[in-house]
Amino acid sequence: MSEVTSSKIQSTRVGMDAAAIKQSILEHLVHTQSRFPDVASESDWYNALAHAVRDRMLERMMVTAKTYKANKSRTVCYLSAEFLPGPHLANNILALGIWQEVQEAVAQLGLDFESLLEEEVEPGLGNGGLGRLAACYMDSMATLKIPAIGYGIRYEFGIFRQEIEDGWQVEKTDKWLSYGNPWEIPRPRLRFNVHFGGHTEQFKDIDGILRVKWIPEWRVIGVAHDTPVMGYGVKNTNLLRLWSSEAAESFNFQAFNTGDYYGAVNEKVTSENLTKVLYPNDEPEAGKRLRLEQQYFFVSCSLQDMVRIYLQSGDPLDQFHHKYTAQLNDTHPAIAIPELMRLLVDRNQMDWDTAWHVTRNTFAYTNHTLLPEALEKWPLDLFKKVLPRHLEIIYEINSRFLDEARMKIHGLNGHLEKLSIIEEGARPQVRMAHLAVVGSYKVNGVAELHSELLRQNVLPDFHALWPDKITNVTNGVTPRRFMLLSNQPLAHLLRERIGCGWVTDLDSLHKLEALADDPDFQQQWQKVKRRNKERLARHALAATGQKIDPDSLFDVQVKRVHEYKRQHLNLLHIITLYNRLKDNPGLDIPPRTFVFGGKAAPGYFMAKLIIKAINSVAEVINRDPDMDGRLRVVFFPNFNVKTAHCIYPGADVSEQISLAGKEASGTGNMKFALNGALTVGTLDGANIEIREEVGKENFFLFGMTEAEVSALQQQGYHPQDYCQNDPELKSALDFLASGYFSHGDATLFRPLVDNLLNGDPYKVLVDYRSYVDCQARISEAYRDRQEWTRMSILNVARMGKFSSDRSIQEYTNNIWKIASVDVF
Ligand code: AZC
Repeated sequence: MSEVTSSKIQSTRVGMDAAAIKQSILEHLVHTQSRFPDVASESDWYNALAHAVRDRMLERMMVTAKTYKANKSRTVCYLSAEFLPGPHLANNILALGIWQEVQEAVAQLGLDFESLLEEEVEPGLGNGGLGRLAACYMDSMATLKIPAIGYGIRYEFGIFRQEIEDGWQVEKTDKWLSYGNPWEIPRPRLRFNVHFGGHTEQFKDIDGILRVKWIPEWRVIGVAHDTPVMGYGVKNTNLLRLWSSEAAESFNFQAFNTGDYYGAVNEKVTSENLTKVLYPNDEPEAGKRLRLEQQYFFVSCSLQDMVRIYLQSGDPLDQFHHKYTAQLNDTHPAIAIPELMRLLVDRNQMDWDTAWHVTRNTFAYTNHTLLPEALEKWPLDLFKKVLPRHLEIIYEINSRFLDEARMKIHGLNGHLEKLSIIEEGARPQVRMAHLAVVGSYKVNGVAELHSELLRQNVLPDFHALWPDKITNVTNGVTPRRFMLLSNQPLAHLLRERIGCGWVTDLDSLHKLEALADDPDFQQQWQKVKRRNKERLARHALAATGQKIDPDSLFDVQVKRVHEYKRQHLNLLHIITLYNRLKDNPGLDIPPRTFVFGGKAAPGYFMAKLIIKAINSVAEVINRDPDMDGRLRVVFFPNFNVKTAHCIYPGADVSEQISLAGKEASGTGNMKFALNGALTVGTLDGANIEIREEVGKENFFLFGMTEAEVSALQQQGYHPQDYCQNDPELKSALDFLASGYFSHGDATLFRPLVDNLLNGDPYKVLVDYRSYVDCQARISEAYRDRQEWTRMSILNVARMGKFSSDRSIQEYTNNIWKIASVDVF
């Protein structure tokens, strides 16, 4: 009976032809948006279209769930405090394979498809690389038919919207849910209690076994909101399940009855604040209690949900790890380790050893950073206030672990301090990375160099203890979003010449190698780039009011603004070029447009000053008539997935210039190269592997190696020596400090210049000369368009490795040991 009903629904409501889609849009306009066509706004039409597309996904989502359940499929739970999926509509239309049909339907309704797509407000539920990676992996897992659930937080306000006022970054709240969200399905009945605070008590159960009871102080409810994540060209539709917090009781009746209305509502407000806003830092916000509460909140909901689903199978809990593997996306969800122990031991009366076996075989941990200041630690006193029971469990895990380690290394206590989950000191702390390593069956870094540095520098004692535990999975990006969707001119050209296989098999881009020297193909390649540059120029004009010339070389650096990423090194090169052109107006170099974009953490003074400096230099250069047709600088505000769609395809040069050993992997580097930009970069993160793949003759390398950086650090670094010995560098710094770019204000950029001269933690001054000389080689190379185009083609041809499909395949084979499941 139910089968009959569902096939009826399919034939009448979710046909894939243009006529059915058009009908669906109209029905949603009336029945969902409550608007007649003649009064509907663009936003109404967007919502109607989104619902029409969603209808076509939901059935697949249900069939997928049913199939996984019937098969008792092993499932990946990807636990991540951040997901940065970008706009859904176009991606979903592509995945369904109905692009043409939707275009036709929309045209018949007299609407403009592009402007409908523009209507969507993207969910900014992440800071940068880590959140975007999670979204690429969700896409690849579905496409590779891997059963997966992404678990995270439904922040009401995502990452702030960046505006630039007088050259400074100004943060505006991102109210992405204001106009509703057609992609999510609220599950108000799927809710879990999450407890906080209080104390613990011991008691004996009926068998006389000593147990612990947690008497919490307050409670919050987590409610699920599901977003379907469809695989490309397959039926598999996985789930992104985000939790939002609700008050346990909407009124404190006692307070209400005594007339304390504000007191009564207060609890509701406090509880709902928990998932109000994403912390806008790409490093941990040290000691912020709300952040710890957020982490525990989403992890607890997710594990309770996993246990709930698991128990439906009727299997015993000691087999939990056969059903699930849970990937910890950085340490943010690492509190899952003691939480699963608590659920098994306290709630389900499992003995400690069995529970630990289950736990340790459930989790795997991905580390995303080497910066010591970015490794999460929580002060014990704070931890105890928020999660007293978990702290006890962590103590127990630690003491048993140290016993194991003591025997294994047969060493004295001194050694063990370095391994301990607890860091002693004036204010003792819980080291979340250590907890994650101890409680996981595998740990991985995100690029070869990064994983090696994890083994050698960050976690050497763990590596000695468990030599097989730390492994590598180099990051990847989804070719669906970052090529097929965002670079349609290139996708068309590829389809004509090598077919469409690359969309799900990126290695087949290799077929382009045979065309790299073909003049006719090169010309078409240049046309594609030219179109993309024109599009970028249009967007730049709209966003900044600045005209940029698509005939100039587009040199682009977009990513979070951070000293280690060295946007200021790029800036010093720009000032150097400016000085050269002013001193020597006849200098023959190809015109260049420098494009920047990226947000700074609101509390990160130096990063914000770098943004101001870029804008100040831009203002002077763009106003100087001598620079007309020679040099332009634009700062693209509010860099996000949506703006990224038009920036990557329009770039000629990709700036990947972090100090070697600091950028764990980078994924922007992959997106640029995949779109035909040539990289100027250091031997850092995945740059190394990109260079290996594309060939060193097709990559502009500069700067110290990680080993050289360490050696210099050892021997003592004196930045002023570099300044004194390089007149161009000195002049660039002097100009910046002098007030030349700040209307004569010689104090404004002093902190930036002083920081470089008196410390320069990221060795900008050391790499300056090598960078500037490398940039001169780029200018030379750009003159030879044929050769440049050839290099660009070869870069794309050799990017197969950097598909997130390859990364997920590696996770699947080497870490998760999970099989794909067909959904029909
Ligand atoms: C980033 C790393 O800085 C970047 O190199 C890497 O490519 C990316 O993760 C994905 O692995 N780290 C973060 O974004 N970290 C946080 C906390 O946001």
